[in-house]
Amino acid sequence: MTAQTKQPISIVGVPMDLGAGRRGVDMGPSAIRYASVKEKLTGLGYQVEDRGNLHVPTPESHEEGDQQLKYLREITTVSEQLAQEVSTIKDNGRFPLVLGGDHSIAIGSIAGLAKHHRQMGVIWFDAHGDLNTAETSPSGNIHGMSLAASLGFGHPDLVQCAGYAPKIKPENVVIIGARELDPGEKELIRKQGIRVFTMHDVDRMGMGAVMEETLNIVTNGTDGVHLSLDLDGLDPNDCPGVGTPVAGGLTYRESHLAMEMLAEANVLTSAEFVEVNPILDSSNRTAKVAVALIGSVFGEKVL
Ligand code: B3U
Ligand code: MN
Ligand code: MN
Repeated sequence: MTAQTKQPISIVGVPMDLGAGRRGVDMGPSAIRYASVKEKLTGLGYQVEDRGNLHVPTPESHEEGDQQLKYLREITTVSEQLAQEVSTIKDNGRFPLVLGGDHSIAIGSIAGLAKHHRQMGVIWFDAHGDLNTAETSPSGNIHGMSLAASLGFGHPDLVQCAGYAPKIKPENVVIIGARELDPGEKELIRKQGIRVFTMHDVDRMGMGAVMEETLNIVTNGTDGVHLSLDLDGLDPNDCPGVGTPVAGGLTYRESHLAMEMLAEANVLTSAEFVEVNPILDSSNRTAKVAVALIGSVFGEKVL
C-alpha cells in the first residue's frame, strides 16, 4: 500500500476455535489487539475502525455432531455472519482486516469478499493445505477444509456459504510454506493444478523468487487479491503460539520479505491473520509477530 492509496481499514475479530482440534485460538483476536494492531496501523497513517468481534458459540455448550465435520452447524452460522460483515466493509469502501480465530473463518471471509471480486487471487500462507473434505480429513476439523470449501469442494453447507459457489478458481490460488499435506489434499492439488510453494521450494528458490512468481499468478487476470495468513506457516521457533505447530517453517525474515513485497506490489484488497493461540505462547510472542507482519504488509519500512 503506497502513500497515495491509503484505503481506510476495518478490523473484525472472529474468536472461533470450533474448527480447530484444541482450545485457545478463540483468544487470537484479543492477543493481536493487545499487541497494538490498531496503533501500528494508525502510526502508519491509516484511518482504522475496529468493529469488534463476531459472536462465536463456546464448544463446551454445543455438541460436536458429525465426527468428520465437527461443529458444522455452528461454523456455518458464523461463516454466514462473517461473509455479511466483510461484504458490508467492502460496501463501505474500506479494507477488511480479519483477525482469527481458527482458519475455518476463511470460508466466511472469502465468501464475503468474492462477491466483490469475482476473479479473486488468494495467497494462502500456511504449513497446511486446508484442502481436506469430510471424506479425506484425518481429524474432522473444519479449519483443515476451508480452502477446499472456497474452491467448491466439500460439504454443501460450507461450499454454499453466502449462497453461491465456487468463490475462487484453482488457477488464482497460491499456497506458500506447505510442509504437512494429507493424501487427499495432494490429490486435489494435482487434479486442480494448484500452485504450491512447499518449504522445499522456498529453500531452493528463496522467498524473493517465490513471491515474484506468486504475485504473477495472483494478479494474472484477477480483480483483487486476498491474503489468508495462518501463523503456523512460520517456524514454531518464531511463532510458538499456534494451534498446530509444524517444524521447519518460514522464518521471521522470509515472512517479512513476503509481506514487504506484497506491500510494494500494492495489490492486496483484503487480509486475514489466523490461528494465534496465546495459551501455547509466552509473552504474547506470536501475536506480536502477527502485528509486525501486518505492519510490513501495510507498508512499514526500515528506511
Ligand atoms: N491437515 C490436518 C491438520 C491441520 C490442518 N490445518 C491445521 N491442521 N491447522 C487436518 O486436520 O486437516
Ligand atoms: Mn490453515
Ligand atoms: Mn496451518
